[in-house]
Amino acid sequence: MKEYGIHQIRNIGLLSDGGAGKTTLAEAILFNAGVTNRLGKVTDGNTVMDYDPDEHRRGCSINAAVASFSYKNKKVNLIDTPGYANFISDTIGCLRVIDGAIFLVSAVDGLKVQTEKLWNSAKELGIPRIFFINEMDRSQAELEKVLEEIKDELGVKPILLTYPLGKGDDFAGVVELLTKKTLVYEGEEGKFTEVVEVPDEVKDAVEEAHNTLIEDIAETNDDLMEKYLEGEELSQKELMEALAQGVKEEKVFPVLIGSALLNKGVHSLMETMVEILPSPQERPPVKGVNPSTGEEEERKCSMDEPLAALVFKTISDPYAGKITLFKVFSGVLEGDSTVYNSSKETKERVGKPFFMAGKEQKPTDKVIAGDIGAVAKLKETGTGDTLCAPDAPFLFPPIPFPEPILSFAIQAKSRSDEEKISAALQRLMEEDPGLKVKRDEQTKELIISGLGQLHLETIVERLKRKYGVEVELQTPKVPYKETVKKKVKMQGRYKKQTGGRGQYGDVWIEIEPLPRGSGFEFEDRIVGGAIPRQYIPSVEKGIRGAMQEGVLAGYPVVDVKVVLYDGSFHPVDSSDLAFQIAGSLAFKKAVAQANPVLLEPIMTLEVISPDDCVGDVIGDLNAKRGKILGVEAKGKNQIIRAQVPLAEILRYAPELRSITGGRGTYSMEFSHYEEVPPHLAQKIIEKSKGEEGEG
Ligand SMILES: Nc1nc2c(ncn2[C@@H]2O[C@H](COP(=O)(O)OP(=O)(O)OP(=O)(O)O)[C@@H](O)[C@H]2O)c(=O)[nH]1
Ligand SMILES: [Mg+2]
Repeated sequence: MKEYGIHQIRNIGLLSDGGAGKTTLAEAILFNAGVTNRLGKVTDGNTVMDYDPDEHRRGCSINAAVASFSYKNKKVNLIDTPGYANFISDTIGCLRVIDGAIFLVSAVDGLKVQTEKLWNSAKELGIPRIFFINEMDRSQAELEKVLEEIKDELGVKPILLTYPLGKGDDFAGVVELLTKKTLVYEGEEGKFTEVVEVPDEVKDAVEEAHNTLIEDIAETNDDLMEKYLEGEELSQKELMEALAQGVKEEKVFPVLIGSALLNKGVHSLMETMVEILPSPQERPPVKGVNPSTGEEEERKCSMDEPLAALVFKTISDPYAGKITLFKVFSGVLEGDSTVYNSSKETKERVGKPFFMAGKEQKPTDKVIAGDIGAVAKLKETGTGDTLCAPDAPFLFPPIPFPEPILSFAIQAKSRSDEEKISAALQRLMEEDPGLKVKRDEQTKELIISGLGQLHLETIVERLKRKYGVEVELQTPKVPYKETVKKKVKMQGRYKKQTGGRGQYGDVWIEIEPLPRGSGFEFEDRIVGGAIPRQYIPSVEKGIRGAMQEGVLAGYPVVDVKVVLYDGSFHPVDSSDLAFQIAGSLAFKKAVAQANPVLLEPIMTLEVISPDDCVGDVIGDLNAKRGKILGVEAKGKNQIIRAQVPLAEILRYAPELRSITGGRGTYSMEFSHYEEVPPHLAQKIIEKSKGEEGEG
């Protein structure tokens, strides 16, 4: 690949909810730029960006993919991101490295929840953004309606840069509104001819839209406005410059239209994106900290600054090894050099970097400031890490990857695979920041957590395909706990004195309930040597041991205070062990009499639901013993906040999907423990007795 200066680089992300046509659009762009010589289709599983077999099977993007190519004397790094919430982690990483975004909206389906969420994230990061309204070839396309939605729901004024010639089967091409250049397409591969005259049937509409456009652009710039009001002709060049400036300052939001599938209107989009989306040099300096001083520092996008690069994605392949994708924000990443990973506080040896085009790799000697590249086989580096010059340490703020919402217990189908699971999951976690794995100390299960049912099903497929491990997912056990509701005094006495040296320990304790979430407290109130000092920790140890398995259903006991206030000992037979047993006995007996109850985890749930489903969502949450904390309008959605027992929402993802027709999303986090209602507690206790019997 030819060498480009920073000002010629464009890092452009395609963003939207799932299914709006990002991968299809990327395919058309790569074809038009001459990177490929055929137009692949998502439905045929032969696109550049969706190269993973899992993506072919599901017909949607699971991973972000980068394609670097030359176009109009610019170097474009085009990033295709996944849109569905299940696979959104990669997208969150990509948001940190793009300098401009194309938001896709289907002319048929309109704005969707995820698009709105991504829009807000991009806005927070100050990323200049434009729209591509896709699927104009479908008969239900409604451009005006989508423009209204953009106005109402995103609160911005869209300005139309291309105007459609027909729609549905009659969608023939576009008029570029600034120049009134008319492109008419033939066939399915995006061949077009430029016609001299704007067709009669749209002439008036185009004239009006053209004038609106000029006025909208003039409004962004005082000098232009003055000229415009004085009736002076504004040149193409000054209009384009003002437009680019307005986009960079997030004052205007241009809209282009077309059909990604039929490659219509895509040329105009390409010319526009490289003209009006900024180069990395035009973006503000990035902020981070100097890890050795803790002071905030900045890095400008310049080759003269020290190296600072952010790892936004990792690909982990059992054969090819690990590939690390990064953006250099400042300085130069040289091949065959040593860099400092300030996140892991270690040096890394970097081999030969390369640029990506889907799964293809194009080697390069270096990656300069502003550019996106990749390198293979780094040892310690993971997604979100900062790579920097060893003598100028710098640390980027962490990437806010989404928290997992759904968990399963995972088990190998065959015993011999059990050992392999953990190692394979470790590798999958490297490339998937939305996947979390942990061993539940209480239930002893290996738990995987992810962003939804589809996400975790994909993990199961990957374990099999990439690592040869077949697993089963099961509903995880709820980590119930037990506690007491009454104060009780109790003696625990352990005595074994039959010839030779015996065992003797004797304690009096009082147990009492503590507020929720306090855990355990132990107080020693022994006076006058009723129990020798050295045996007091033994008593506590015995009690802590007994707390691991409560008397009701064997769950850990929490939120109790134990006061040790009296006891007796034997000068010969007393021992550490004897006092441990005495403590344990006293505790178990005391708990049994102190009105023991089961506790269950309560989650705080935030559901985003379309207006028309709110009643059903709330009804369902009520049926799940949920307490509604509040409902708040947000665009055409409502945010419902509620507290719901975990036991009721272990399978919430598919349930919400069916209630809202796939339009609802949710997040949840642990809130606190609460007493299980008696009729349910009885069932849980009976079930645990049953399991004990089996075991
Ligand atoms: N009719 C029509 N169909 C389209 C168009 N663009 C995309 N599609 C179809 O819509 C479906 C989804 O397209 P994708 O390109 O996979 O959408 P995406 O935005 O990449 O979706 P995710 O990767 O899941 O986020 C595919 O079946 C495409 O063939 C279009 O302009 N017109
Ligand atoms: Mg896609």
